[in-house]
Amino acid sequence: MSKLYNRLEALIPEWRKERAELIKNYGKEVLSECTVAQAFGGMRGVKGMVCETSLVEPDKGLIIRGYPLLDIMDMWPEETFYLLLTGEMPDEDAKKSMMEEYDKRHHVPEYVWDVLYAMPEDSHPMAMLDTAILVMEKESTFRQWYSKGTKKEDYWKPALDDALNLLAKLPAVAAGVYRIRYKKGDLIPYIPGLDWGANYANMLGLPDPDGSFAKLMRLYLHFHSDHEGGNVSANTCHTVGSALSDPYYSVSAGLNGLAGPLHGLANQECLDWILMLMDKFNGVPSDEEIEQFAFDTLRSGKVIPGYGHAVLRVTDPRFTGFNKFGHEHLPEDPVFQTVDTVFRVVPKVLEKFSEERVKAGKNPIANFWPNVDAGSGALLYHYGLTEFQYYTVLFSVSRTMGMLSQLVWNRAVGTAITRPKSVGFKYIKDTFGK
Ligand code: HAX
Repeated sequence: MSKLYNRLEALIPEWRKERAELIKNYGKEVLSECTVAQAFGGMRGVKGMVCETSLVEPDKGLIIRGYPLLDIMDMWPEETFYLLLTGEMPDEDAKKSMMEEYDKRHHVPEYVWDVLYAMPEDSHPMAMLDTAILVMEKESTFRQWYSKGTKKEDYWKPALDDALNLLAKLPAVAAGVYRIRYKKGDLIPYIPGLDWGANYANMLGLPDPDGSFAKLMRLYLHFHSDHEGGNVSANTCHTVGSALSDPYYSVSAGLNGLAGPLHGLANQECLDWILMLMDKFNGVPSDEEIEQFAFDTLRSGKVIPGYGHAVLRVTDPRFTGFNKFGHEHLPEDPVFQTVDTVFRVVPKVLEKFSEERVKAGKNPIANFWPNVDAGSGALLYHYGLTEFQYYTVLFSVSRTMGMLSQLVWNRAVGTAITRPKSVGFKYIKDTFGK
């Protein structure tokens, strides 16, 4: 058994005891209320679910199991998954054991490649990734154990088995999507003994003479892994999993949500916006040119991708971390320089535009600062990953760690099926209109 399995077996009884005590002691306390505006507004700010893996503080950003992201920047993604799931920082043995698990489970069934090669040539890479995950559903240990009548207390075991299988195969599947979709030649095999992030970088097939692309990949996979429970991808995976749909169904559903332009697709749109900006002004634009371009975007009714956030009210620490990587490894790159200059200019533009919106009777923009998607694309572009439709696939490989750690945790503590109450226009009018 892996070190992860053994730790979970020891920890889960404690989690169950703690959960039972919380419900017994505080079960009747009110966590949140929900106004009519919040019900129409995507339930923003309504506290209605439990997530232990990570927390997003409006003024601090991502905190994984108590560790602020920028304090644990150098972790490898194998360690990230262990930390997300157990709440414990893995030691060298645990890290090695995670790598061995992935080595054991990395083989991708042949039919996955048949399906991917058969898809239309202009399929979106996200549609290809999600299809590949869904087609592997027949491998689900959870589904098999459930049909055999496994006890509820043991659900976490097949869920963990599916999670590790899926994570082990995902870099090869995602790299395969890249090579098939963009006709990059044969698939590149997984190298046992090489870590998860470096393996993914290697299977993409981009030149990496000094290993800094592999380094970026580890950082990228670590940074995008989780963002508490309520974001679209995690929340969708959680809801689907709560019906005891197996992890393949649940993750694929969550990633379909990540494929939306207001969520994970924003990173593709960000680089598109930066390149349009550079194209218009023939290279790295001046502050004034950026200001003009940003106002033009906003006044044409579009958003500035990579800026704003549903929860954050400061610069996303993930942006800060990527920016630091850019300054260290590619300070002369014109796309990176443009991203860096945009960071100086756009928050002020959004602030002014928000004032105009308010004068026109619209909502203010709540956050003028960059989110994770504002800077990551420039780094990928530098290393030759120029097909930006593909970027959300990279995000997906990473976010699968968050979704799966939440899912295994939920099966471990026995979270109930999700079923909030909805109301209609008539209910609102009848209740509050008198
Ligand atoms: N450009 C223009 N307008 C913006 C804006 C931006 N970057 N950010 C917010 N606004 C607008 C909203 O569209 C909204 O307008 P309406 O009331 O007319 O609908 C208004 O400001 C208030 O929005 P908010 O309260 O500040 O933000 P929301 O919680 O409603 O939305 C979003 C959060 C991330 C969706 C929003 O900031 C946005 O669309 N940003 C651009 C897209 C983007 O970067 N998405 C990636 C987010 C990170 C992520 O999940 N990655 O996966």
